[in-house]
Amino acid sequence: MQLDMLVVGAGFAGIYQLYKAREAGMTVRVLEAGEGVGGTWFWNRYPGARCDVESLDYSYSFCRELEEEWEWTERYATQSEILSYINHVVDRFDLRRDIQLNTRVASAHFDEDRALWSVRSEDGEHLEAKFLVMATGQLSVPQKPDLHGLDDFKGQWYHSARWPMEGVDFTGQRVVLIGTGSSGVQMTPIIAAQASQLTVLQRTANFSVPAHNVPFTPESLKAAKARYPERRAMGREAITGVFLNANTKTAAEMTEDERIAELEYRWKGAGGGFRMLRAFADLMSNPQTNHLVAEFARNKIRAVVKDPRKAEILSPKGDLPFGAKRLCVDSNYYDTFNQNHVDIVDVAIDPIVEATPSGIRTQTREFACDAIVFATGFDAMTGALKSIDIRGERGISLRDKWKDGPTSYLGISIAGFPNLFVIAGPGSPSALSNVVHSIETHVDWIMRLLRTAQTRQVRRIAALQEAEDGWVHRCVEEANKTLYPKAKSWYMGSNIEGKPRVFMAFVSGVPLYRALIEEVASNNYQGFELA
Ligand code: FAD
Ligand code: N01
Repeated sequence: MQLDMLVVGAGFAGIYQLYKAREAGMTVRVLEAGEGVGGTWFWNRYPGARCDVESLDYSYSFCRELEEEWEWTERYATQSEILSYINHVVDRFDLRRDIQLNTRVASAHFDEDRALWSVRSEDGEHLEAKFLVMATGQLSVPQKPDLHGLDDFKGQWYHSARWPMEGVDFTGQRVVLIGTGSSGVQMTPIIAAQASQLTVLQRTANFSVPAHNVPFTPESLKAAKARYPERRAMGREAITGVFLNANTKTAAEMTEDERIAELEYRWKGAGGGFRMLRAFADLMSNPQTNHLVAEFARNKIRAVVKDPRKAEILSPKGDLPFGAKRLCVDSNYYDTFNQNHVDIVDVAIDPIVEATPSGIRTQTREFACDAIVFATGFDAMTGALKSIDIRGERGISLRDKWKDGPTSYLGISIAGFPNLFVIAGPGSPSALSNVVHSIETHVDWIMRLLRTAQTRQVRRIAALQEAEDGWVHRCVEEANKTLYPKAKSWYMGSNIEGKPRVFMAFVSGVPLYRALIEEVASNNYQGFELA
């Protein structure tokens, strides 16, 4: 079958891409590996899963009526509510008929003579399309540690991103949880409430800030919706694509009292969450300012966690800049460790050795348990793309091209891979932003390019190698002005053994990024060859 466009992935990105391409009169099909739509929100069903960008922002902005009719029940919606929202969007815009579920794409090869992408699923189905859009997600390939002995473990084990549909009841069980990123931090309080014993194995302490999640009342939701267009407009102009009331002053421009007041205001009031990251204009570029905020956060941990041993383990070390690993946003995470049946173990100093039939063994101890929970994250940004055999011009393979790290032009197009576009992938603000906002920006931009191509009867849209080199250089330069590369994070590929260490996002914010891609469009798609 030959189509105008094939889209891989039915998360926020693939769904919006389908909507826009169909609106433009194209024939489109979305191929999705999962049994349902929703991407991240289909797969990550672990207890406590919810967004950390407020739902009023972490949602589509393309349809005013949709914004008006959908009723979020909490500031930060749960996984199931977000999944219901996505399903509502799919039905409301009659998108389901073009989404093919249970179909994992195994290969995509570019046929140069016919300027077509030839795509095969793992089941051998073959489809062709003029344009291929990879909406495969930044965080869609889970990482299970290669744990010796896991097959012999007599209990059950789970991964946060492959949680059973029917849920898991840990009542009365001894649970070992591995990983203290956002997933581990969200599930700790919920599992602790059920389990008879919860032992959290932590390799690196990350910073976590209080969410101050609250339910909407009919009045508060109505008031928020009354200001929706203004809210979206402010989000567009904010560095992360969401308005966080950024302080425009550097720490040095404030007195000691003003600095403390600013931090307290962001920690306690003002909605909490990512607002902490906007406490000072130089927070992510000036080590002194960053240290000030890190120390403030460590003091908060020490104030909440009563046992000094636990508090020490939970406090991030001095070599981790605040916010350089994705900040966690929690509800009662630190307080959970005040319960006697909840413990934290530093596996950086006492490394995990193996799973045994009855639990987990570290170098010096054994933790008997009924269940092991992996909250060990993802092969982020590149994992999904590299797991497909993608071949461009002259048979060049994306896996080979990206062996030293991902490269792209504008984070959208890859030299050597004509007519292929990536949504919210490496080289774009992507994971450093409100991802739904970034997705809409990308899809809208791609559709404008395709309309131009159609008008000019262009069959082949290809990023030029020199344009890609320039973009990669710019991304590295921008990242090096910040503290982000100082952390061992999934942004850097440091969480996967053997993965190249490259900062994978465009760090300088959504407004600048949008201005740069707009400039390219208005300069007759400079850096692209439209043939
Ligand atoms: P995804 O939602 O990851 O969808 C990609 C889809 O592609 C998946 O369904 C996958 O099955 C499919 N796919 C991949 N490879 C193939 C293949 N070979 N063949 C067929 N199908 C394939 N971001 C925020 O901005 N704010 C948040 O609050 C936030 N919370 C998050 C919470 C969790 C638990 C996680 C894991 C991530 C969160 N993120 C958040 C990031 C989140 O991934 C994005 O916001 C967004 O959901 C990504 O949408 P997407 O469509 O690009 O990718
Ligand atoms: O994964 P992570 P995540 N032995 O990579 C540890 C989004 N998200 O699923 O830091 C022992 O952050 C690893 O240790 P270390 C969000 O963008 C958002 O939690 O590598 N430990 C780390 O502690 C987030 O950033 C929400 O030393 C091992 C943890 O596992 C991204 O998804 C919720 C190990 C992994 O943390 C990923 O989050 C959830 C090993 N072998 C996710 N391997 C929201 O709140 C790994 N670890 C919206």
